[in-house]
Amino acid sequence: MHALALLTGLVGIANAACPYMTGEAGGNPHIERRGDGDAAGDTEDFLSQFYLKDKDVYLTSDVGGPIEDQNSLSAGERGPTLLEDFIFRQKIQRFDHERVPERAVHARGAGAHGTFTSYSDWSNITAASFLSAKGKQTPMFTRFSTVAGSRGSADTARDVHGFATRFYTDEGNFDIVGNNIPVFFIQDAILFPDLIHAVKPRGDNEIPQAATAHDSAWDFFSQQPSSLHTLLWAMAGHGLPRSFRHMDGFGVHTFRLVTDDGKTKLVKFHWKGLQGKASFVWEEAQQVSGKNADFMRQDLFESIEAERYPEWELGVQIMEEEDQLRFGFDLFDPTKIVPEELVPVTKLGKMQLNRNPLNYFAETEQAMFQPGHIVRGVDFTEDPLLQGRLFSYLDTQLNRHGGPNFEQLPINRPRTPIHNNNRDGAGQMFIPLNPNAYTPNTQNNGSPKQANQTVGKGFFTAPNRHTTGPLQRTLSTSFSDVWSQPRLFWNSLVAAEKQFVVDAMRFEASNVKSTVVRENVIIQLNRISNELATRVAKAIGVQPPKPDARFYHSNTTAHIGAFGQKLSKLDGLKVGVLASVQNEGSVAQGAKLQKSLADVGVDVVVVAERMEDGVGQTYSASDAVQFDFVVVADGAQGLFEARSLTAKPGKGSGASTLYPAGRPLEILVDAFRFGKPVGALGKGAAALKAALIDTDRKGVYTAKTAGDAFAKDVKEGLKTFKFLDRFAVDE
Ligand code: HDD
Repeated sequence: MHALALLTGLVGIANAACPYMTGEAGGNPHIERRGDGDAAGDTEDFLSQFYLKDKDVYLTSDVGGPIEDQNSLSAGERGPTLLEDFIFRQKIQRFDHERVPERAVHARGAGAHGTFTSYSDWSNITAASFLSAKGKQTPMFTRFSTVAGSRGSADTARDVHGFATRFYTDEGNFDIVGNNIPVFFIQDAILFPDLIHAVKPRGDNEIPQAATAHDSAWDFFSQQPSSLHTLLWAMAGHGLPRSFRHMDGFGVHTFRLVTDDGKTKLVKFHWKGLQGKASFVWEEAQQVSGKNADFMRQDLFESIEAERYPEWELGVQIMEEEDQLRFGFDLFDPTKIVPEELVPVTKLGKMQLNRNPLNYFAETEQAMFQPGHIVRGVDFTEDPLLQGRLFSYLDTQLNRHGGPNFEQLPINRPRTPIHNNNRDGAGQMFIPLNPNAYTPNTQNNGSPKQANQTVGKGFFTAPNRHTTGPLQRTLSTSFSDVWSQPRLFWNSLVAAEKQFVVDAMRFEASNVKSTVVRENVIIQLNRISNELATRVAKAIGVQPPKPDARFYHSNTTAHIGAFGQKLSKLDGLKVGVLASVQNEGSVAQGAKLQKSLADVGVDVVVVAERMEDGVGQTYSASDAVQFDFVVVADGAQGLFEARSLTAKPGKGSGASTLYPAGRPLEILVDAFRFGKPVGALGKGAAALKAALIDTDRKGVYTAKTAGDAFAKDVKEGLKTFKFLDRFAVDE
């Protein structure tokens, strides 16, 4: 059994439970599948047939023989290593080849398994089988990501965020490879290399990492105004989500849904989070990047481990073929949203992410999504960005995997049997038994047979799609207005989020060294809004422009910003109780508060000078960015005196050598200035005073004890999440 353990991946496909094998070939009784003797077939989880548990077994080489591998084989006690040492060679060789090319974009990310449940039978709009019945469940894998940073970059870079979802449907895999922003920078895929070269680090010194605050990015944005709409979303809260759980997702392009009898609807896909939307502010995000580069992946992982499963509803805006140009823009232009006032979102079902990957590389890193993975009942549109993506994702997987058999990797395999005449290539995992790999054939009874709209439940291209026209290299004139929608977005933001956009642009553009680029930025911003352009211009040394009224309108749309809406769930949010071990009873307030917050899934972490019973972490390892709400415990106020920042550590000074000077006060002040709810219990209120925080400000809560009344305040504060009056807005 031990010798076979490493072969699990291969032999798994020959088991009776495996859907890839049909007929008598399945279920080879001579092959044991798992290292620990568990029957993989016991679990419904498809991937478990590939698990290697390595429990109570001897180490083996890759070809199965038991070995020891802690010393290399040498000629004599002090002699050189021998070439014949296959154990050494194999171990080092495998190590040397551990990495595959990281994703060209979206390299940094985290994934989770989940389930999709359909709300109804949607056969009136699509033949897609996963939407064919109320309550029908489909396994899923979802990967969230940032775009520009490399695989080791910080999670909280300001960026568009990837939202790639895969449905392992009973008619094959369907991927919606979307983002947390509903529009894209460019309209034609041929510009993608230009966009990415501009936002990625410079070619000479590879600076800056995971950031767009540099000349080339803003040079591109200001020369390619189709990017303005997405840019505005990225500069607003959407570029800095509080976690993957707190962002929505969008399919971006318009797709087609097709019914069994070939009728089509145009749709935009939406993933609406049931947690609610929440975002960081820039100062906070920058701190998180330095203090915990894994913030987002940790949040997702820990929430799922704690069984606080994040959920999103899949919705569609449903439109008719005749609507293609009806709204004053082209539905095939990916830089446009369809305002929900024009077409509301119909909720089709719900995704719950409820299981963490067990191996990051095998599952998350090897997940290879493609917009081209569609199923019967879904079809593409003529959107030139989508059309180009259909090539790029397939191509990039060849590069990452090194061969064409990447769909056979466990995480990429469909849950349906594979039957075709594709053969060979690096890493072929099947043993095809049909020697007549061609169609038409008589030698294999014509199998595999052709499936189409009428037989075999085959994929079919929407029958009413048609196109004509001369060959041309031009952008459609219906794509030319690229300023109205950025203005719609700007008009629709609350004042504080407008200020965040201005601040973000001031930050980014002030890092741009070229005066010409900075001037171009202002020219473009002025086509969106003179107010925006003027506010940014003032800070980056460019003459404020005169209004260009040709471009302006006063339309707005609802719920477009990332700030200003209450959270619907508090799951996994963290309250920091700042306590002191010097004062008995202050630590215990954390446990009391935890009790009254358990029903809403909020975690309370007690912070004190050193670890002891009831203390979750020390001040030396704590910062405001770790908490969504900060409370000073009764009895801890001595640590918060203003002089603790500069005084010499010693009795009565409030300073300590156990943590950086003034850390408790810094946590409280930072929490307040990052817009978080803060509070104090009993005499702890003195800390608020020391931090110059007025108790009559919104989101500042005081109480005698951590009783139910205080817990209610904490819940309310967390729901608001960010108190926007903390952020001054330009006069
Ligand atoms: Fe892309 C990855 C989303 C345009 C080429 N893209 C990638 C991922 C997401 C998106 C979420 C990561 C998937 C994962 O988690 O593995 N991309 C988008 C969206 C776009 C978009 C929403 C516009 C609507 N992408 C786009 C264009 C091209 C690419 C126009 C090329 C012409 N994208 C790629 C890629 C990547 C990728 C280079 C890198 C890794 C991968 O595909 O699998 O092929």
